[in-house]
Amino acid sequence: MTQLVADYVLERLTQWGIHRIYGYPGDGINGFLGALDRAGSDPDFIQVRHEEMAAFMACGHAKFTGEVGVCLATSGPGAIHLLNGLYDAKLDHQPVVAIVGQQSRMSLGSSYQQEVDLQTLFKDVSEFVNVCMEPAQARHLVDRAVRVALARRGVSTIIIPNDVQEEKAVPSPPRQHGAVYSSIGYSPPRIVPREGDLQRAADILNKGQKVAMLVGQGVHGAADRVIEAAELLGAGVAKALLGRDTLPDDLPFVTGPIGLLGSKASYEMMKDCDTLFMIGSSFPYSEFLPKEGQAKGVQIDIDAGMIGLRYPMEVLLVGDSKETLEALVPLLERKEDRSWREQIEKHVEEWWRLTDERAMMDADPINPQRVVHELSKQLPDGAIVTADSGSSTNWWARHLKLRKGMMASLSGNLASMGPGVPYAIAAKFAFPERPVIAFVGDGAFQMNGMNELITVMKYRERWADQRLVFCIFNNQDLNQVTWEQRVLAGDPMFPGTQQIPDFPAARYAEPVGLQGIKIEKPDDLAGAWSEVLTADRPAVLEVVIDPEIPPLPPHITVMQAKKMARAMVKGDPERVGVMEKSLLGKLEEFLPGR
Ligand SMILES: Cc1ncc(C[n+]2csc(CCOP(=O)(O)OP(=O)(O)O)c2C)c(N)n1
Ligand SMILES: [Mg+2]
Repeated sequence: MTQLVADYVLERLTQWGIHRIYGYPGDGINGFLGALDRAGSDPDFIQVRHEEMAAFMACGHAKFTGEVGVCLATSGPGAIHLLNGLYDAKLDHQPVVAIVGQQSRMSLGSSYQQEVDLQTLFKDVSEFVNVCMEPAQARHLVDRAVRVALARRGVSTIIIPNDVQEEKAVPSPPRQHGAVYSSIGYSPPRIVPREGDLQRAADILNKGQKVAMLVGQGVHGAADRVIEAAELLGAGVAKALLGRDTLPDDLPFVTGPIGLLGSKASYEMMKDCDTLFMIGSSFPYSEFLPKEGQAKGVQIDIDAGMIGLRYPMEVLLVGDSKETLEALVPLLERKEDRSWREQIEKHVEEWWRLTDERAMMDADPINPQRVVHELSKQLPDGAIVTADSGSSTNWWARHLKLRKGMMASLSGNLASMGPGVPYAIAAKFAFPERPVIAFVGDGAFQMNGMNELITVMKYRERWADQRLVFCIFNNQDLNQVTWEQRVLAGDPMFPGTQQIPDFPAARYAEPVGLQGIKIEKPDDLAGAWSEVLTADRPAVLEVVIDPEIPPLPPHITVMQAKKMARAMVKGDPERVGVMEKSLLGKLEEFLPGR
């Protein structure tokens, strides 16, 4: 049978090691739909409910496997729907290839139905974007798209008009002027700084007496080296959100998250350190780093475009974190004075005690911190835990105790609502034998998460291990923003924008064939977690939680407290509960007139 361009593109992708494509049909990709049918199950087409979710799944696949994630959408509206998920990949530096259809060549430029200037539209999100106008282009467009996505850790987009998809494939272009012969393959180079620079970095780190380390997703795979460096330097290690799963949380010198969603132990460490050693992170909030001039700095990052941007550093080492640390660690001297390290460990211990206490505080009806606290006690080995963007992200960041071998991720830099469910689905496809848990706010669930449970319904029988839990935080509020209004803008909660309907998420599990449990009493939590983690099918655990527990940093600033006090005075409808629970009355100090 004649091989068409669409058949050839799929075959070339499988030769690149790509065996799963997340997508949604449309006549703009008719050629691909036929080709997918002819290809059988390699590549495996996973049909989602919405193209944005396909892009989030491709991004989630990349995050959890390190491989390229691929999504496929039709021209016009389908392509447009992909964009937010692709921006998530762009901002978090994940290799994703998007394949999108386009109207046929002869119609282009006529404002034809569903004709959108896709090359312009995808320009900003993509490291590489091109239109396949001629069958002989397909080979180098695929090869280049995949390689660029891997090498630049970003998005590549191939736009293929539907008539080109159905042309006869040209795997080997004719030998004539203009022909291009491309190859498959990418092996990341070894990038290690020069010896002199490593020595300058070591000198600074050796001289420092109070070294604080901050690591991000760039240290995935380099945990042992990070631990070695931290031991020698007597340092503590804070983790940016995308580095949530780089070091286990049971290490006594890991101070946990940093920033608005951070821990007090990280905050104290940054406040008092004299040396900052940042690796593989572009953590953005400078107010949570040392003051300019307070600390000397050394930074390692693989990307020269992302280094030296967050704190004024003395030495910038562009390099792979693992290889760079391997070269640097032998130059580090063990600090004999361990008092700084002891102080950090004490703060870490206090911090965990505080989170435990906070989780067990009374709330109406359930304290959201306790939801995560109870899960931490039961978290199965090898678990993968995803988070959406909302107040529960705070509890995921602060209260979840990840052990060695677990994975976790979220939309770090775009901080988009919506990825919690699709990331979890992508994790389950990539690792069907591992338990997967998603933390999702009721707003994000209503926005799009609930639709993707239909995708779970469609595919769940493929997974021998059925442990896949969607934990829905029911607070009938867009709570994270409600709190941001109070603390950043000094405005009271406005129910007109913030309240959302009480949607029965657990009951909705039933029509989609999943187990559903709704919890309204804190003492039922432990039992509910064990039930959903041993259920014979994926489950929705809906927990009715208290929206009045503040998802604030443990070290709220005077300015934030003043703003919040102002919001209360302006007549916040939840002021009584908020005042009682948030700062245990301390806020009163900031009320005007006192
Ligand atoms: C796509 C998108 N829209 C809006 C926002 C702004 N936003 C951030 S968190 C949030 C509230 C989320 O509400 P919910 O999912 O119910 O979680 P909660 O904060 O209530 O726990 C909103 C609206 C965003 N980050 N992404
Ligand atoms: Mg909510």
